[in-house]
Amino acid sequence: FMEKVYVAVDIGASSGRLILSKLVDHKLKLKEVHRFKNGFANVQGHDRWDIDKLIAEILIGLEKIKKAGYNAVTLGIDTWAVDYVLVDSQGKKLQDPVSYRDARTEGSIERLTTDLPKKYIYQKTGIQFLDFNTLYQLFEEDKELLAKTDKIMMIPDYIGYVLTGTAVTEVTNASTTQMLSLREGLFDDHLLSKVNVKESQFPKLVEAGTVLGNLKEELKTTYDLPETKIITVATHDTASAVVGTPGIGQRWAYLSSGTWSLIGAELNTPENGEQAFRENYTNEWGAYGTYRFLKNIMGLWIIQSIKRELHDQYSFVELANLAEQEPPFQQFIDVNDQRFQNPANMISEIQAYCQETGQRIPITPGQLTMAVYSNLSLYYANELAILDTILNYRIDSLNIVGGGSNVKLMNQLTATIADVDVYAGPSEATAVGNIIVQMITEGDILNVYLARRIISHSFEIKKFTPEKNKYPQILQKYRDFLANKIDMKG
Ligand code: LFR
Repeated sequence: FMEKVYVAVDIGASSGRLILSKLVDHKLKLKEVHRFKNGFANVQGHDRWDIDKLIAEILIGLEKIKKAGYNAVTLGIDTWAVDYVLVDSQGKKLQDPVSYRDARTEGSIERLTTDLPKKYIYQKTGIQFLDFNTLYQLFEEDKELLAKTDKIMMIPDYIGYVLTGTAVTEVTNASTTQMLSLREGLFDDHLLSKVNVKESQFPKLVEAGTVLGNLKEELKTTYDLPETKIITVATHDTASAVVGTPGIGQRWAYLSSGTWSLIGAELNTPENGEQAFRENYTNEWGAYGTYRFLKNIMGLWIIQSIKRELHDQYSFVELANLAEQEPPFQQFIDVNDQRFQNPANMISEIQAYCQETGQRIPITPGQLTMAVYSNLSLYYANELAILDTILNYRIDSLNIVGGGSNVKLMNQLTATIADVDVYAGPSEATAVGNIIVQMITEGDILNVYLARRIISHSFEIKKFTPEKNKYPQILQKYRDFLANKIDMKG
């Protein structure tokens, strides 16, 4: 009898980890075996990821797993989306990948859409307009470099390629390029030609849940590694997080709360009509033919940045404790304002925003944290109402997963303002979804529906119910605030 062991490699913008998992008595057990920092740094004029280091960390994590006595595992990789590696005909990367937060795509949407209407792109792809989508990054890409490029690989696909020698383009992540056609399910020629790339530059498209291959033998000369079979999971971290959501409630929505807050619903058919276009909702592809109808909200990035600027003097838990001592809603902030995407200093940016809008300026760590948490909650509640109108039904529960699901303060505020039941957890939903797709591929779990029942039983999921009339009119006031801002811009 061989115990089956699954490993999720989950790399986000600020950290990466290897999580080991087993099914024990029909319950998922998780154990973090390795954690490392991630971040971008300015190299050769651009903010770039250190991709070689990330790959080395994966191998170090695998060595630890071997040392712990596991000689054979399967492994899946997920990371953030949209970014890519340019690879030459020898299979070598041409440069370190540029981060989506790099300033090169400022104003790119406008430049690219002068002769190609936004509406046209949206009808084709159903993808929200974010200036960092691969489409705009390629539009700004160095043309000489592109000419030398044999293959364009998305980050997790590139990592899989270095580990196995086999290259694919996994669709959940590929959909975030804003270059896949909803109708054909393939890259759209017209959009590709707009940014001077050819379909043949992308490795072949595959669904989440296909076997990629085994670790390259040569890696074992440098590292002491277990037998490792790599499975292409839902390689976009958000797609894995949605698979890893318990899905509690009749008409549930999810909020994947990490560096970004991704709020939305799982759909079986895309929704790319007029209203979805106007509200800039996306139809990113999910595992098993689903669509992730969602919106990006700036999310914990704001808090991660504040924490860093306070020299990591306080942990997230400490910051939340300090915030709890402050009253909520002391100022309104449009947390999705572009200015918070990559400011030189987040704290001053928030303070300047409050100053310019004539509001109370948060000063202490507790005030700053409360300002961000209460405005994130407002933003979530507002989006849930928008989702209701687009989908034409009332969402009755919100499943919050990811690191942010640990913030009780925000869970409760969101339940109350949005007037929905909030179910919080698992906080490692991304790793869970990564592992679930491996288990389904290996035939250990039948499908996602059953997987979600297993998830509900395996983790402690906390329920938060709305407190009636606690903050009367607050959401309406916030909406008025957001609307006025739009008016001010003309
Ligand atoms: C979350 C995420 C979002 C994506 C953003 C950029 O980690 O993957 O889904 O929009 O990062 O890739």
